[in-house]
Amino acid sequence: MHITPKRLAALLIGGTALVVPVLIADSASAATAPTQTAVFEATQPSGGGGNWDHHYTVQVATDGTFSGVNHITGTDAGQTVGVDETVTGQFTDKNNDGVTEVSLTAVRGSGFYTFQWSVTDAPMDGKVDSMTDGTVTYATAVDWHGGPLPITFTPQSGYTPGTQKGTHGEFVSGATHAGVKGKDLAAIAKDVTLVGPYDPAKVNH
Ligand SMILES: [Ca+2]
Repeated sequence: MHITPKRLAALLIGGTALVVPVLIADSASAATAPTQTAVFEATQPSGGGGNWDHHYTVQVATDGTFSGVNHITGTDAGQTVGVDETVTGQFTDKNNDGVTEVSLTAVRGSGFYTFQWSVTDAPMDGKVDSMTDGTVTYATAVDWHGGPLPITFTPQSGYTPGTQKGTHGEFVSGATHAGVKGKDLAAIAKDVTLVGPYDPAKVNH
């Protein structure tokens, strides 16, 4: 794709504008479901030399589903470029090997090379800015005819699977059964981040 820097800048501004409504929607839904903020990275080799480095920040729900943003930096035709995307996906470990896999779809408002790409069950065992560490997964991209799209993902941090399977009600009920009363119980009831089985260590005093 031939593109001038000026044209690219215009496309990226357009892409950024498209991101805003999605972020507003996310913050609204976050009020109704407990989420954790997770970050992770991915690496793609660039046809223009070096790697394209992906930087993800996502809000993860109790079941591992997430939505958020990805900012890519890399080299294209000798210049450093930035690409912004909105992403939705899920962290899973369906094969129970202790390595989290990620499935995600990224929407690229700028249309730079593609408007949308995705991966399914990509192991998160790579390292930042490296194509030689971790499992290589191949992405698919809409209207892309430039050959295979290898990508590696780093482990995510910030989301702990299993810790939020329960509800806030479960935590409060558990505290009651454990004999917590009065203002201590009221403080727990007010803190909706406390979910799942009652655990005194999670309560801030
Ligand atoms: Ca796994």
